[in-house]
Amino acid sequence: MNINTQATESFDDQKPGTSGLRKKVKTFQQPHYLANFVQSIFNALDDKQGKTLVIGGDGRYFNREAIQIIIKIAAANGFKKLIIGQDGLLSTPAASHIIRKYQAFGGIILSASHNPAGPNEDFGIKYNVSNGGPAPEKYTDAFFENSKTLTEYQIAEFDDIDLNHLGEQQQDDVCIQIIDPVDDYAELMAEIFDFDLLKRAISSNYISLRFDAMHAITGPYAKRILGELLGASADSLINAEPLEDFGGGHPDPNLVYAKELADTMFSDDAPTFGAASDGDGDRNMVLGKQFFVTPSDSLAIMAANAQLIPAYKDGISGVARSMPTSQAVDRVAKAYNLPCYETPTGWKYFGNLLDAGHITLCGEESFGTGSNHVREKDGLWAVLFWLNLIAKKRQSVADIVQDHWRTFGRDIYSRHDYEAVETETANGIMQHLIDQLADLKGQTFGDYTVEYADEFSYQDPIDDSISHHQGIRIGFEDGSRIIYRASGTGTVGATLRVYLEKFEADPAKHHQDAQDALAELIELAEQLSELKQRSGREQPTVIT
Ligand code: VG1
Ligand code: CO
Repeated sequence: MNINTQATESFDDQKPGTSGLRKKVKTFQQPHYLANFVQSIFNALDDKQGKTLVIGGDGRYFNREAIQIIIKIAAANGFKKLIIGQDGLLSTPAASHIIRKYQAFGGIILSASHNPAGPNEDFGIKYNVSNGGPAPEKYTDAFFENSKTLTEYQIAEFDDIDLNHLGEQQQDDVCIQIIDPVDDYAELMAEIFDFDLLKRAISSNYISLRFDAMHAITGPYAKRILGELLGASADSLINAEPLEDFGGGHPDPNLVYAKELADTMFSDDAPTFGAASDGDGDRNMVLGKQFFVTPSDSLAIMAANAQLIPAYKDGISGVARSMPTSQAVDRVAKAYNLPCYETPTGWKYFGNLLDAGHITLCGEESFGTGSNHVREKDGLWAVLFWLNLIAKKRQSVADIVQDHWRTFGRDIYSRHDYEAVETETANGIMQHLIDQLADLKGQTFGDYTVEYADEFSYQDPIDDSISHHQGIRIGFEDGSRIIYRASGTGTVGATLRVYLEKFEADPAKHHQDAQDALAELIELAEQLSELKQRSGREQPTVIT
């Protein structure tokens, strides 16, 4: 095999964010930009010689070109086997599973998740390690360090690989295997859930469903699993053809961007169950007939009911949630005497806890839930979990949630996102908050007295690594919280997120609208941050 040593100049902006390196497609299309980052990853990895690498992406614009480049750089860097999803496709959770199942050294996932796709939109790349999970910070820091001084990369010279035909092909001593992107994942789902029960519930019409794949990666997965294996009708799966530009949409499963689904689910003849997933298949939104399940509640409900699912019938070892996720799951953990961990935002922080068996379930407020079956959050898994619960409990989504609130109380929750804020303005807002932290404790604002105010830091209990500056927390004596964070996945300016939560024990007050119930906290969040005033925004871009 001819290997070319290509001279290059380093870029100074290849710092991975919450989940990999995400930039505009145009940035990735600059000469050497992608190749530099891939070589920077490989330079940071010891012992890769002779190993197996998994490659796949969410199918967005530039996926195929990127994969051809990665194949050649991986071959030149000593990998001996490349496992690639057919047509270059793999959902993020499926990629995680394939890394684990075939004991690969690692994997490269091409996705900018829920960010829009197309020539003028976003692209992304991330590296997952041998446990199937996103590379921890010590790796991503090393990738960035390497990228800053890179002067050359190694690239093999051979024709583009045919990604369409299943099977193995050889390029000298490198074996390239094209696999069906759905097979292994579908098999895993059938092991976790009660597919017979689900088939009966769907064929008898006890469950009628609508799944929105948002023209992204979950289309083929939903068709196989929900359609072929569980018998859901074709018209119950919408936007199920993956498109390179996601149909011009924003594949973020929330009530704003999954509007078609939301409209159906809030109509009079809504099906019993609705769900959507995101660009790369790791997020989920769950809806009942005229009912929205807050992701933080979804995690708590899963934890409380896990034993009804075959894979978790013997119980769960513990739970974890990201810091801004509501404390609903903490209440379940307390009641069931389970360990409960609070981690920074991003799935990479759950990996060690899952590997060590400290937790079985984990989740984030951003429509992400998952378990120890893979090392990524998993959209379709969450959908199947809910379907299995509904079929087993013979209760509607709304009844399951409201029962849960009656038992544990309700953590009324909302997140307000301000997208594409000018970077300097956003930094100013965060600094303004940081400057106040030392004096906030003990101050009273209306009904709320500040119990603590800090910047969240996390020490990993397994490897003791410490992550600082993981968001600003203002906690009140009644357990309410306001949290501020700058997003690490945006590609334009800065996105500021404000997370609001308040506990309500009284069942008579459980039916309140979250925005109404949180009105005073929302007001206070503005008073403390001056976010609207400083950014000139009248309201958030997205409220979930
Ligand atoms: C967002 C979410 C976070 C999630 C991350 C990756 O990050 O808030 O919870 O882990 O996206 O999800 P940020 O830094 O923008 O808040 V995905 O589905 O984009 O891979
Ligand atoms: Co995603």
